[in-house]
Amino acid sequence: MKHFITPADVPSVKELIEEGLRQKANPTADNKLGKDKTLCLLFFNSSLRTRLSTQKAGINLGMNVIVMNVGADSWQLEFEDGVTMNGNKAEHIKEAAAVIGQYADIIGVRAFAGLTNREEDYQELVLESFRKLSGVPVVNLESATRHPCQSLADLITIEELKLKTRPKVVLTWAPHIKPLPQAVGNSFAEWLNLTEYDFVIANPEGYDLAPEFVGKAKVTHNQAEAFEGADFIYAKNWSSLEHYGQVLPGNEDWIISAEKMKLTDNAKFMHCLPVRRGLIVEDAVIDSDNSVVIQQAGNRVWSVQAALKKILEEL
Ligand code: SN0
Repeated sequence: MKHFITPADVPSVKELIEEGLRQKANPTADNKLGKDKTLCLLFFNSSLRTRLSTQKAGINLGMNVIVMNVGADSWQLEFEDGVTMNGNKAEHIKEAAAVIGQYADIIGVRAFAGLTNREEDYQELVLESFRKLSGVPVVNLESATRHPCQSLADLITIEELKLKTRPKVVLTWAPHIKPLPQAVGNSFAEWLNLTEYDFVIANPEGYDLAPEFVGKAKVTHNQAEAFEGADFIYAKNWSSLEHYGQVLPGNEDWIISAEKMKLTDNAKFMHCLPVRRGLIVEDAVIDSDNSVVIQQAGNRVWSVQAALKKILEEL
C-alpha cells in the first residue's frame, strides 16, 4: 500500500480489518518491520487518540516516531501557488513538505476542514500537498473530508461485536454547539458502504452528507425510524454541508437518549470521541454496558498499525 488516505488506497478492506485483529492479538509481532524507519506525525489541530494511538502503533512496529504541532511550533505555512509571501506565513508548503520528506519514511497529517469554503475543503489542499510534494507515503490522521484511521477502527469494533452476519448499523447526527467537520461522518459512510451491513444514516434536514460519501446508504430524517431494530448506533455531529459550516437552529432533541436506545435491538453505542455528555449523548447511554466507546478508541491502535504495516511492507 502506498498511502492511507481513502479506502481506494487499500487493496482489500476485509484483509485490512483482519490485519488489525491480528495486530491486536499480537501487538509486537512485526516489531522488526519498522527498524530504522521514521514516522513523522504532523498536527495542524488538536488530538488525543490519534496522536497517542499512532505513536503507539509506530513503536509497536519498531519505528522511530517524531511529532510536531504545525503552526503552533513551526512556521506558518503558505499553501497557495504564486503568491507574494508578504503576510504572516513564513514558509511555503513546497519547501516544508519536501524537507519533512527528507526526515521521514512515512508522514501522518492531521488537518481539519476550515469550514468556511466548501470547495477548498473538499479539494483537500493540505493533505494533497503533502502527498504530492513530500515524496513519501502519507497517512491521513483526519483531513478536511475524511478520517480513515477512525473508520477502520470502527469496522474492526463492529466486526468484534456483531451478533448477526448483517447487523443494522445506524449513523445518526447528534447536536453540538460548534460547527464540526463532516470528516468522521463522511468516512464512516464511505467505509460502511464497502461492507454488507444494513446501513442507515439519520440526520435532520439541511444536514445531508455529500452523495459521494452517502453511496448506497438509506438516508432518513426520522431518527426514531432509523433506531428501530438497530444493532449499532454510531453518533456524530457534523455541521451543514448545504449551508456550509453552519449550525442550523433547532434539532437539540436529536440527543442520544436512553429512551431512544429502547427502540433498538439492544444496540451498542459508538462515538469516535471526544464526546460532549448531555449534548450528544445522555450519561445513562454512554455509561451503560452497551457503550463501546472505550473499546472503539482502543482499536485505533490496531487500525493504524495495520495500515502502517501495509505501507512499511512496500517501502
Ligand atoms: C473533531 C471532529 O472532526 O468532529 C475530531 C473528532 C475525531 N471533533 C471536534 O473537533 C470536537 C470539538 C469539540 O469542541 O467538541
